[in-house]
Amino acid sequence: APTIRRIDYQPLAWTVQSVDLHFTLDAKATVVRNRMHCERRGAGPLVLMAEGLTRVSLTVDGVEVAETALRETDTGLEIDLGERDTALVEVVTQINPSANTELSGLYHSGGGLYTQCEAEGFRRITCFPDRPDVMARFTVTLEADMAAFPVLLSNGNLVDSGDLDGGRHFAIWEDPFPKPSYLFALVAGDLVVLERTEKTRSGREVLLQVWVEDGNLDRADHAMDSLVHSMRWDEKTFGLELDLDRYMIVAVSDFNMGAMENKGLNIFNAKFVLAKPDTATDVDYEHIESVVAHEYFHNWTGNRVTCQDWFQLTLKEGLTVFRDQQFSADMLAAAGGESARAVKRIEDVRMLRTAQFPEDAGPMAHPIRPDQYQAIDNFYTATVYEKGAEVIRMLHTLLGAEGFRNGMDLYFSYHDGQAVTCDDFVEAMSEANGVDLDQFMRWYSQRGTPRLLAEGRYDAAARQYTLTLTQQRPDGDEALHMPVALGLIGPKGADLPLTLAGETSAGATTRLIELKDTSTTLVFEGIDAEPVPSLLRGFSAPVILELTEDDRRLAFRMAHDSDPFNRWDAAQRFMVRVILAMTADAAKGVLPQVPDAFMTAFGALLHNEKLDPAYRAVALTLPAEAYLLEQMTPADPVALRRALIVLMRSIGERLGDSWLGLDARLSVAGEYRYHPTDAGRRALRNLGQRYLCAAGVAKGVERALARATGEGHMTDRFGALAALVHSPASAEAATALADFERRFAKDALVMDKWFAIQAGAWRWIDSAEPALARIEALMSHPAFSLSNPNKIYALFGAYFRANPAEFHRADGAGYRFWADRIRDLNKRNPQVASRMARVLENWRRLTPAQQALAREQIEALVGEKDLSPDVREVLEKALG
Ligand code: HT7
Ligand code: ZN
Repeated sequence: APTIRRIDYQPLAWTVQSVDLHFTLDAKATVVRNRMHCERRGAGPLVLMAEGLTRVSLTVDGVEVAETALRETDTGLEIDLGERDTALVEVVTQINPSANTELSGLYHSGGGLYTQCEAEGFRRITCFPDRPDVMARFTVTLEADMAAFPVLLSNGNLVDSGDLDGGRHFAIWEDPFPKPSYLFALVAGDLVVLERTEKTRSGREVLLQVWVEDGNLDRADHAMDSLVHSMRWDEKTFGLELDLDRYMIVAVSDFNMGAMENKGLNIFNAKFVLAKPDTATDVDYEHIESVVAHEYFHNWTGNRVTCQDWFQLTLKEGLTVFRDQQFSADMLAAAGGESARAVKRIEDVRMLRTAQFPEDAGPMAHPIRPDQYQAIDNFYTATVYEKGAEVIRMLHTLLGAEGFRNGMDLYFSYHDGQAVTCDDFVEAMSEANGVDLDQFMRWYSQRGTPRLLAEGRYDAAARQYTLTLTQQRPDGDEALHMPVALGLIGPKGADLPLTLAGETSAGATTRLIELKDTSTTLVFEGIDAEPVPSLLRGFSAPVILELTEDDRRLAFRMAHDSDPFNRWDAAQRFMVRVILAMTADAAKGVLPQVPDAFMTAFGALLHNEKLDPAYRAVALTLPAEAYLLEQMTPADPVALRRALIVLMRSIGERLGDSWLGLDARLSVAGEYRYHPTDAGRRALRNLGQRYLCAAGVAKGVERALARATGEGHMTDRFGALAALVHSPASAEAATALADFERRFAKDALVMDKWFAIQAGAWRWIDSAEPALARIEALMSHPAFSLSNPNKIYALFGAYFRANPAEFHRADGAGYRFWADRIRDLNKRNPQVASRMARVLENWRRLTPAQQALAREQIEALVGEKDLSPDVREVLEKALG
C-alpha cells in the first residue's frame, strides 16, 4: 500500500455542501442513492472515494457522465466537471451488508444493519469525498421491510416517517450540523429503547435514548445514567451543551472497537452499554461510564470541531480521552473522595505504561501526530489516544484549570464548524493565556518515551539540596517543555516547604517546575537534613523517571510520600526491582527468594487502615507482565512467570492471616450498587483472594469456590473465579468454570469473560494443561465465533497479550498458532487481524531462541501475497 504523508495534505478542489442519501435497505442487497450538491473550491476534478461498490448509475446535473470525463483511480474515481462551479452529482450503488465481515461500512449483525464509517468506511457505502475536511449537511431517507427492520435510525432529527406498500416503511432524518462522512450512521433493526427526557442548562428539552436488543432493557440503566452525568459535567466544566433535540446510543454485538461518536447516533460495542449486577463487574460499570462519556464529549471535541486530516487524530482523541479521564475522576471523587481520584490517575498511568510505553519503544513508535501511515486504522493507538491525553493534561497542568478553560472557549469561538489541526488547538491555548507554546509543540512531533534523569546532592553545611534534572529524548530530539511537579520529604516523613535559591519566603510543599532545557539544576535552601525527593508527582509528564533509590528509600516513600500517585509508584518501583532480581534467579535455575524488606513494606501498606481499600488494592497489585517485560533485556516471559508465581505464593502465605481477616471485614452488606467505596472494598478483597488462592490457603480457596458458585453478583463471582483459575487449585477452578458456563451459556458478553479467563490462565504446576491446548478446544465451543471481534479479543487477545509465558512457549507452538490466526483473520477482518498481529511487534526484545522462532512465523506471513495493507504494515515494520 502507498505511504500517505502528512506534509502532502492538500484541500480538495470540490466540496459537498449538502447530501441526500436514500437507502433501500436489505441484508444482502442494499441500494444507496446519493445526491451530492457539490461546490468548487479550486482547480481540478471532483474526487470521490469508493471501495468494493457496485456502481449502478452516475449522473451530473441529470446527465449520465461520459466515459471521457471519468477516471478510475486506486481509491475511487475522479470526474472532470468542466467549467462548472456547482454540480448536482447523483450516484447509485449496491452493496451486500451480509458479506461485510470487516465491519466497516454497512454491515449485518444479529439481524440488524449497522454502520461504522470512521476512518474510511463511508466509501464502502457510497462514492464520496470521504475525508474529514469535507463537511456536508446530510438528509437521510431509510426504507425497509417493516417486520425485519422495525426501527430505522440515522443522525440528527427525525423529520418524517410512515408506512409504504408491501409491508415496507420509511424514516427521514435530517442532521442540522454539517459533518464529515466518518460521522454518518444508520441503524435498522428490531430493537427496544430506554428513554428519558432531560433539560439542558439553557432549558431546552432533549430526548435521550439507549437502544438495545429485546431482552436487554434491564441492562441499559447504567449507560443512560452515565449519559446524563456526562451532559451535566460538560455543561458545568466547559459550558458545553448538547446541541441536538435527540441523542441516541445503540448497542451492537459485532463491533471492531469500543464505540463510535456518530453525530447524535452513537453506536457502541454492546459490552460498553449493557450492565446489571448479575452480569457486569465494577470494572465493567466503570468502563461503561467512561466510554459513554468519551463518545458524548466527542460531540464538541471531534464533531463540532473536527480534524483536517487523519494525521490530526489526536486533536480529537487525545483531547477527548483527557476529558473522559477528568470526568471519571470528578465522578469518583464526588462519591468516594480525593483518594478515589488518585486511584483513577494511577489506573490511567498503569494503562499508559503497559500499553503505550512498549508501543513507543518498538517498531510502531510514532509521535502523537504521526507523519506517515499506510493504513490509518493502524493509528488508533495508545500513543494517539493515551499519550495524546497526557500531552493535553500537561497543558492543563501548565495553564491551570481556568487557563485551560479559557483556551477551550477560544478554540470553539475560532473553529466551531471547522476541520482543523493540532496547531490550531495549541495556538488557541497559547493566545487565551498569553503564553508561548512553540516549544511545547515538540510533544506532537517526537516519538519515543523521554527519560528524566534525576540526581540529588545534599550539602549539610550550606543547608542546601541540589537537584539536577536531565532530559533524554530517544531520537536525540530537541528539548521538551516539560512540567515536573516535585516535593522533598523530610526525615520524619513530612513534606518540606520549598524555597528555591533567590526566593525570599518559603513556598508550597509541591512545586511545579517547567523544564525547557536539556539539563536544569534546582537549589533548595534552608534544608536541615537530607531530604528524600518525590519527583514527577501525579505523573506530571509522560516520561520514564530515572532516579537511584535504594530499598530503604522506596520503603520510606511507600510509607510517607504525601503524593498518592508517587506513593503507589514507589511500591511499583520496589516490586519491579524485586521481581527482576527474582526473574534473573529463575532464569539461572535458582529458586527465587522474596526479600524481607519488601515483604515488610508491602505488609505495612496492607495493614494501613488509614488508606482507603481502593487505594490499597492498586498499591498492592503487582505491575503488569507487559510492563515488567519492558524492563528486562532480554525479555524472558517464562522466567518472569516463575518468579511471579513464587512472589504471589509468598505474599499469600506470609500475609495469609491478614488477607483472611480483611476478607471478612471488607464484605459489603446490602444490594449491589456501583459506588467507588463499595467497589474499592470488593477490589481489595478480590486481590487478597488472588494471593490466598495462589498460596493454596485452604480457607481462601474454600471461600473463593463458594463465591464463584454462589448467588452473588458478578464482581464477587468473577473475582473468585479469577482467583481460582490463577492458582494451583485446579479441581476447584474446574468446578467453578463449569458452574459459570452452565449459568451463562446463552449470555455472549458474560461468556467472553469465561473465554478470556481461561486463555489467560497461568500454569502453576508443569504437568497442568497448557493454555494453548485449552484455547484450541474452546474454539469449537458453541458460544465461540470467529466473526465476532469480542470473541477474538477474549480468546486469542487474552492469550497473546495477557498470558506471555504460555504464548512465548519454548517450542514455538504459540507463535505457529498466532500465525494461523492472523492468516484466517486477515481474510475476515483486517482491522482485527492487524490488532492481533501487533502482539509480536516487540519480538526483538525476546531471548535469542524465542526471537528465532518468532521471526520464522513473521517472515512466513510477510511472504504471503494476500495480506491486507493493515496487517502488512504492522508485520513489515516489525521485521524492520
Ligand atoms: N472515534 C472512534 C474510533 C473508532 C474506529 C476507528 C477505526 C475502526 C473502527 C472504529 N470504531 C470506532 C472511537 C472513539 O475514539 O471514540
Ligand atoms: Zn474517541
